[in-house]
Amino acid sequence: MTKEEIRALAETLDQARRRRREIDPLTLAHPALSLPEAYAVQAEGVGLRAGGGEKVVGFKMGLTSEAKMRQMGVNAPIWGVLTDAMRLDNGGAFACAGAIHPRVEPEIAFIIGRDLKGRPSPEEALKSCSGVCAALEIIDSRYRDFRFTLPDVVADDCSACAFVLGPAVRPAEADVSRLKMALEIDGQAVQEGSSEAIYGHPARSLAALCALLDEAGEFLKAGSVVLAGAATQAVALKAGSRARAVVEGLGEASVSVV
Ligand code: OOG
Ligand code: MG
Repeated sequence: MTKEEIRALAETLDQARRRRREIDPLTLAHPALSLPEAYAVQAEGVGLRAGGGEKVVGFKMGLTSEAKMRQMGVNAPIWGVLTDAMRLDNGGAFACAGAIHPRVEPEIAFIIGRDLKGRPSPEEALKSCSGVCAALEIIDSRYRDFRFTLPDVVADDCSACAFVLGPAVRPAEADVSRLKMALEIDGQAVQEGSSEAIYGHPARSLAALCALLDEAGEFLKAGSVVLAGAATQAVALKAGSRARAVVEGLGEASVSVV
């Protein structure tokens, strides 16, 4: 694929996002779209957002749990980019009208305390963190009915839309290996899982991200946010409701949907 074709695909996705109009998966017209090409489309799309003034603040891992792979019919961990425009205040508002068909999922986030380069072990990766938080991720695929192949979803920045972080806890004060995690809508638990569902251990997801970034010639800078991936399936968001992630020992992150 040429640079121009990559750019055109990134623009198609960016327009779908800005106009809030779902599109066909890219692989319908481009069945040969490869994973490396898809990451190139993602990078070009992040460049478009940066051109609009957004700053990269971190990364997200996706499809790190069985529940998510089953829900989406796709079977390998992937990563995407988070920008400052995606971050919402804890307890703040998310405007449904700004998205196509948003869904929410409970996550654990890491705050990177010092630059993390190369391919660390999960233990080393965890040591570089200054904080770990309960988090909510709001995903919003630009594709019709959230249906896509792996290259499609990678090109679409892994459905990234918004995220909310709960208060940060020092990693030394929280063993994140087997924490109960729940997603509540209007006070009712609608999804329940364990942090163990996130790639066996959320720090394993963080280390896997480092390896994938290393392959791409990138690394985690101090201050970056990393969403480790959902522990459960995602649930559709409706205006007027309140979503909350509750993670045992870490706390909670919530958002009002307006
Ligand atoms: C892809 C994004 C997956 C996660 O935590 O697994 C993801 C999607 O489900 O649309 O964010
Ligand atoms: Mg997620």
